[in-house]
Amino acid sequence: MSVMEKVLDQYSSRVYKNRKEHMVTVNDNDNNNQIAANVRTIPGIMTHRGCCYAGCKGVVLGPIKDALQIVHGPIGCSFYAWGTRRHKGKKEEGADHYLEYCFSTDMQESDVVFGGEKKLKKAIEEAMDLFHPSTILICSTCPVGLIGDDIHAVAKWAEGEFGIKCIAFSCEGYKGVSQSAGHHIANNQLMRFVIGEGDREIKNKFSVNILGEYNIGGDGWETERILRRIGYEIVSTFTGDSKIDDLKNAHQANLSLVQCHRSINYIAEMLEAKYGVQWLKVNFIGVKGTIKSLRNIAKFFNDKELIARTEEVIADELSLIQDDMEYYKSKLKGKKAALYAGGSRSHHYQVLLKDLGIQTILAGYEFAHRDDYEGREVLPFIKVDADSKNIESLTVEPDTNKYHLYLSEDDVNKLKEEKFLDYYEGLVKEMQDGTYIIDDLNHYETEEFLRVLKPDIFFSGIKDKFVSQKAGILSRQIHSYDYSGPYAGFRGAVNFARDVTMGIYTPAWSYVKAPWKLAPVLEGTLGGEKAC
Ligand code: CFN
Ligand code: HCA
Repeated sequence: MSVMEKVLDQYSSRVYKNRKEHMVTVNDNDNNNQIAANVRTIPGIMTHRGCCYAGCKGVVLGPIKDALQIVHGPIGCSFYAWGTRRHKGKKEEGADHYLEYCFSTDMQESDVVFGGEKKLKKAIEEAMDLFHPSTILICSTCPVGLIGDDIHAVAKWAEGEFGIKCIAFSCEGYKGVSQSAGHHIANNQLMRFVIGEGDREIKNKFSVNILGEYNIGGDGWETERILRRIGYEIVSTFTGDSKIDDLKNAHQANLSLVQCHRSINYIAEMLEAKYGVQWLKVNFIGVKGTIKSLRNIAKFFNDKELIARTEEVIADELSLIQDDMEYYKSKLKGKKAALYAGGSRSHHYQVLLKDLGIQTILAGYEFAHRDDYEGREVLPFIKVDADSKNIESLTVEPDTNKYHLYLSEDDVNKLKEEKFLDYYEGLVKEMQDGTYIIDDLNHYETEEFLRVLKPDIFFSGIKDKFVSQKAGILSRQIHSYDYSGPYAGFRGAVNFARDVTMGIYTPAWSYVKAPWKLAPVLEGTLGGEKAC
């Protein structure tokens, strides 16, 4: 029996059938590497996913540093998300800064029974009194949607009453099947009420937005450092270390660079459709990924001096990290990793692991969509040649069936040769034959796969970190980077290699004995059906 069959075998037949569709042994399966994704987790299964509120408030809005963000709901949703994502931001002179705060209406039973709008208004009045913010964002959690509080009406009231910007986000946790729905809600409101309001004059013709970069552990700062060194002007970053005023000017940039496609593709597309700002998928995780992204950006602008400057910076940055990278590679080559994150990092970090000679033997996403696994082809920066006789359409989003651009076959082949399409090939193409891809990997499956596959390291989040460590397998948090970072760009690659080397070479893991190995465990079956 294969590892996968063994894991599935513990399930009841209904669960077996469902979970089997979320698992692929690369190039050795009946379903042609197709995987079920972005669907509801079976109730009762211990998923590692987050909720819609997490995707909206925690992920997309959270890093905006000068907006006072009030969570309308019981206190737990705010408290347990307070500071854990490690999206960093610097306080700027003369600007509001609320990143360290946690604002909530602390909804109680009586508010659920009699309505919570009054309490929300009171919270806004208090916030105005104490902090005088120019922007307030209101995010609702589950009970608010259930009792029907109209947070949008309250936002309108606040704008009239105080002359501020106030935007409401109906991102109740139960909406959708994961964080992904929350990304969409946040993107829509930012597009509706923020982007396009600025009139900053941008003189630099190499001006860019960085979309889907949340500055976890300082990643965005490293990316911005490299881009600025080459000569780019960064108009806005969505949303790491960002200010509302920068976001308002996003439409003034000449190009959007998309780091995390999963969480922000909606804004990238809307910016293109409404303002003609084209976008380019990039990946600043990994040395090879960074170099390739920089070259692609320079190619987009197609400027001789910019291309030369890009090569100069790449050569210099490489010379500064080469010795360190060689040393860490000698320590890490041949190690094996399991990699499980939200919606895009599992793909991105494979590039960095490959740089270090580490093989990924199991990978998956909590909430990615099918195209993140199976790939998509997007070349948004190529202009449509309307007169061409030989126009071929290129599908972009398998799950929306949208067409982005039309190219002649020759052009497509040429671009494929130039490897422009690499970042769009999805997780499956990056994995070696016989390795495993699992969607919405749950607690039980994590334990089982780790036990059998015995990777040297498991990259995941806080919920699964200790499952791994208790079993004597090193874990690094690939969401928050534990207390470290940045991991992006050239310098980040060295930080990452150092942390992984330190972890793998510590003798601590050999002393850990899993609790279930110290005490006898009674196993059995119930009513003829296997218990699970
Ligand atoms: S920073 Fe991003 S990179 S935004 Fe997204 S899909 Fe989450 S919070 Mo955790 S680490 Fe993770 Fe990605 Fe994009 Fe982070 S892999 S789960 S919703 N994510
Ligand atoms: C979220 C945020 C999260 C959680 C990480 C984790 C993050 O999904 O709500 O489980 O460790 O990166 O902070 O993904």
